[in-house]
Amino acid sequence: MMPPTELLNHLRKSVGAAHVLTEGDLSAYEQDWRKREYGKCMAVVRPATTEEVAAVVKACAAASVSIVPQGGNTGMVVGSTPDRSGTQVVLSLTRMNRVRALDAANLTVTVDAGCILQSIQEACAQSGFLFPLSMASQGSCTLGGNLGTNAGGTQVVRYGNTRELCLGLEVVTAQGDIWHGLSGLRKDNTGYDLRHLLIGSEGTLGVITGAIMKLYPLPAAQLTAFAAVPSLEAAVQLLGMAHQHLSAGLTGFEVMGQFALSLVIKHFPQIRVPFQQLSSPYCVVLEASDQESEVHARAGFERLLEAAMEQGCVQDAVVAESITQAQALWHVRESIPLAQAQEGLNIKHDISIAVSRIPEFVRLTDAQLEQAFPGVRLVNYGHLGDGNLHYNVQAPAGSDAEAFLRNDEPGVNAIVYEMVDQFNGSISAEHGVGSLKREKLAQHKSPVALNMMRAIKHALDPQNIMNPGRVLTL
Ligand code: FAD
Ligand code: 2HG
Ligand code: ZN
Repeated sequence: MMPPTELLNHLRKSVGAAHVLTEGDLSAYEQDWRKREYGKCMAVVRPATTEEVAAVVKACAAASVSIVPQGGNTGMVVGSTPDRSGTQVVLSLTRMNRVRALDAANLTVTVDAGCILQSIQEACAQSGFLFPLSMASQGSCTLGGNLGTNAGGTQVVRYGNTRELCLGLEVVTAQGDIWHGLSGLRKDNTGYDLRHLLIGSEGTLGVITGAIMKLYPLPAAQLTAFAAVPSLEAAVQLLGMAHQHLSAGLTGFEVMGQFALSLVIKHFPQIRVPFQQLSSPYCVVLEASDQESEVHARAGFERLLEAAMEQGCVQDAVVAESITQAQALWHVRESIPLAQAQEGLNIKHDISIAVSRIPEFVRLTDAQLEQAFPGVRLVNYGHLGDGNLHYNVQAPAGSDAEAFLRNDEPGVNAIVYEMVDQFNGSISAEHGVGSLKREKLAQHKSPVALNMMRAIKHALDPQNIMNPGRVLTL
């Protein structure tokens, strides 16, 4: 086995000494976004090319040193930061940030895995195409992280998760070999689909270095509405009506509970939150895209909202008159995670339930939590169009959040995840498993499925050097 100093020298030769960080403030790489864990790594290594990634992985494999792939480090489940041993290498992909090619006829874009999501969207828009993957972290998350977690976001109702947008990958395996899988084919039934194994594997099977992604024509118009609804049942009814009226034109449907909105008002008073005077229990952000014209889009949207008001599932609604207004409405929704972080440490549940059963789930689970943990504050919001709630729990007002998490997180999780099981839901809709939910996965996924997952991990990474301790207990 190679001693650490020899490995570090090898890594410096592979990527350049300036890109092997061992000293100074490495907290941006060592602490997770939610401040749930603070790790300590042997080094942060920042390769610039796929060949350099392969050289780093080969050297680490020879030294039996484990690797933590990292993009923007915005993940929610403690998956991209090192453990506390001081022996792991953080492999940061952020220097690999080139848009490699855009094929207008094939409707695809090929990018390095370290590209920031927003810069991909902007580069594609400049060429007249829509890259639809969108989320509040898009200014700092990378495509590699999006693929690693199979991220969802706010456009899934129309365009699917990251997986649905990916037509091929370039990957460095756990042995340091390069798999060139950037085919860009829409049809390819030649055996096991390795791309789909790697997507959502959270860095445990290999390092994604490049990807070829689907594009769409830019819509002629995009409209955003903000609606106050009298109940979660009404929000689900509105979603059904939106599907009926807008069909594939429905591109976003987000729900926000009153307490979640009150945190935005409290921590970002400069943000204008509509309909505060109505004290509606929930508000909804809807987005419609149209290939014809803004007039056409507006007419469809207005018909929908009028019908919804007649049926009583919307109390009041506003439709943005300009892009700036639309961005302001989205900004309300997208500020919730930041407002929640300002409020203090919290327990997150990123869950999936059949849309039709969400109101019943929330009613029953709210009641159980309020009984078991009096004063607990429920921050409930998320991607209702996809049946994905961020059913988060904040410590009672004025209490010590750290102590609440230490003492009560297991009890809170037990109630929520037991209910998720009863409703045939999933304990991770879009954020992944990381280390925060690894034990939960072992309890909530079938033993048969877990054994197949372990077999895949053993086959592709027999040394267990790729992000060990994430997703699976081996
Ligand atoms: P990281 O956090 O660096 O890594 C995430 C995981 O992917 C880790 O397991 C890591 O090892 C692995 N990984 C990273 N790069 C690679 C690679 N090149 N090859 C292999 N594995 C890799 N998520 C959603 O799904 N939907 C949302 O709407 C959403 N909104 C968010 C809003 C905010 C404000 C924040 C802070 C986060 C949000 N997230 C959301 C979570 C997070 O942004 C996403 O999971 C994102 O995809 C992570 O990208 P990243 O580059 O930051 O990855
Ligand atoms: C979102 O949809 C993100 O805003 C973050 O997935 C969710 O903070 C959360 O719980
Ligand atoms: Zn989300």
